[in-house]
Amino acid sequence: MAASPAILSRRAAGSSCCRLWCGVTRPLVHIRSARATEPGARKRDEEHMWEAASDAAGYLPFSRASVGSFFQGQPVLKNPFLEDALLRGYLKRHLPQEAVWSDLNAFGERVAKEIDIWGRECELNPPRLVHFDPWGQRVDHIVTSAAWKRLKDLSAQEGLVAIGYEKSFGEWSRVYQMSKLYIFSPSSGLYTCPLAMTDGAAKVIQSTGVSLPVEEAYGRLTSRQPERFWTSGQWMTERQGGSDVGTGTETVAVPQTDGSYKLHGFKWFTSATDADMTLTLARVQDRSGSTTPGSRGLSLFYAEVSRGEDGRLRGIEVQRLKDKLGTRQMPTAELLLDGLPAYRLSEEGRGVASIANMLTITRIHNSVSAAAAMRRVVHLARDYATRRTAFGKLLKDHPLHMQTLARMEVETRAAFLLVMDVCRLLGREESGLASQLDVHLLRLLTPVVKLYTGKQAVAVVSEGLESFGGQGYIEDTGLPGILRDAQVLSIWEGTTNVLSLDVLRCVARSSGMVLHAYFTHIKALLAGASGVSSLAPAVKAVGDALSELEQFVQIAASRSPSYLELAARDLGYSLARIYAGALLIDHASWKDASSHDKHAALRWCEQELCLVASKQKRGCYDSSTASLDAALVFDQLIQD
Ligand code: MFK
Repeated sequence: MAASPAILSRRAAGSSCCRLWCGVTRPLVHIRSARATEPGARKRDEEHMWEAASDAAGYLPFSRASVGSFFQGQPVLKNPFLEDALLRGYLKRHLPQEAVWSDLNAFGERVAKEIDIWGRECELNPPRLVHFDPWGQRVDHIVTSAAWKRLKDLSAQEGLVAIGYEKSFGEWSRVYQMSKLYIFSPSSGLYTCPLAMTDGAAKVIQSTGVSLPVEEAYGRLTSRQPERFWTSGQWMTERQGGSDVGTGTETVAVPQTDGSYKLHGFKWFTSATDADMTLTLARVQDRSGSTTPGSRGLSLFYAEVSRGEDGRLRGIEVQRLKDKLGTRQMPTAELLLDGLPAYRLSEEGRGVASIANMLTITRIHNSVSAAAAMRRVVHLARDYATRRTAFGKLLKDHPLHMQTLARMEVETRAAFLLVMDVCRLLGREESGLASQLDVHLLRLLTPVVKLYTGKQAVAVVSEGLESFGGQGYIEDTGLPGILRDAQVLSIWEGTTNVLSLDVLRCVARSSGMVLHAYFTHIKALLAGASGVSSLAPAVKAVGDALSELEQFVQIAASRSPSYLELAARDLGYSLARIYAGALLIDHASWKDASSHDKHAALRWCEQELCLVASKQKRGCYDSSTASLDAALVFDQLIQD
């Protein structure tokens, strides 16, 4: 049966007014709900508009009755700074400056009222690649949405990279910068990805020397002026893989007579490929055309992404954009480098060591985004619990539902404190105030916090979606996108296992000094809280777990490297859980701590904190386990 003209015209009027008001199309169900808004649910501007338009047209009021009278109020994003008691408590303790508070408050307001819609627009209008112009010329244009471009300007104006380099708040500048990114991240349309790499590139340039040819680039990466601001890429992953870059990098750098290089290779994952410049790894060719294999053959290069007079990218062909599970808001491309002009930033063969500074920064950004994703889903689930009724009462009045949200809250708090502590250490190192203990802690905790928060973000966000019932699974609520985007956090910038091995590597390279710093610092935190009797069970739990960990380390030190390798992931988790316990206790013992801070510390410490101790006792890392595991996976008989 054909639809009546009245219905057709109503649909058309509703859709266009939504586009007009919001910049993005909203589902028709919002519009049809105008008369039946639930008590407490606010009507939107477009609903009022629709009512006015339909009344003027003289539609019968009962013509809408067929869709029923109940419509669920949707979760509302409020100012993420004002909504986050732990963030404000942490800043009140460490960074109570008025300038920081008023900036974060104003920015939080913008995030809720303005920026969140831009982030959503990036998801709805993902980037696309235009290979050729209408006349057949190859152009390789990555077309991004207007919102994506606005987010670049906003990032400059708000100083989202600059704050870390201006150092206006001394050793706390990184905490300030990352607090801002933390409230921005879930609404940023993944713009935090180019910002992470931009920050990492600025850090690398700073450490290798801000001089020609990168002086100008450094100024642009750290600029607050939108017209001057540049973002950077980080092109490390090639077709043979992004974890073992020492083996997998095939790109060669051909020396030019003027001292520069031309790069030839294929980069398999290049994120935020619309960046203005990049840092990348390549092997310098000698006169005979040979290169040195492995990590010691890799050098670090700087290259600008620019176009020639013919409009084509200089030395780059964009092969295709990746079709990803999430992070669809930003372009990720495969690039053929075919004579890309570049400058060598590191000594020959020192590429991995030189780009390590970038890895540290992007891993910290990754952890910030992980904690932020958890906070966002808790924020929305908490709000929804005050709007959704089931079995005769609001969700907030069901103890089991509150227990679930409280567990998510405790995980989120632990992640936040872990992340902020790494930012604190980074700030101390960058302002020249770090002790040797701080430097060791920063090296150890960067991979630990990245691996732990990345994994927990997926778990907490997934749990969070469940708290919306079926609506958590519906695409245009925006909720599934949070889960899709969280999934990448445990993959890029080093997978969970690669980072677990990085933990072992830094323990070995420091001859155990990073662990010594870890034990010393936790004991100091626990000693500081020993006078708070209400925290005694938590202090005891962390103290016991720390002793177990010390015993594990002593036993493991006498075993083969394969024993430690099997224990690496559990070790990473144990280090994270014990350290988070100490931080929660420390924060809860602060003079202005709330009863919620104490409750969170006690709850956290009820779980198993030292996984490696119990698994070691069960023989999980013994030599026989590896072959049993492999046989289990491949369902094979074990050959004696
Ligand atoms: C929302 C924010 C998200 C951010 C988005 C960014 C998107 C980018 C997309 C990507 O994901 S790019 C690819 C990601 N790939 C990685 O992160 C690499 C993962 N693999 C590793 O981390 C390996 O451990 C590594 C490549 C570093 C191993 O290489 P090697 O050559 O076996 O390293 P080796 O021999 O252990 O160390 C070489 C040097 O680097 C040593 O210095 P020295 O020669 O002076 O002793 C190490 O100390 C140093 N080093 C290595 N890892 C380090 C480090 N220094 C500090 N920190 C580290 N983590």
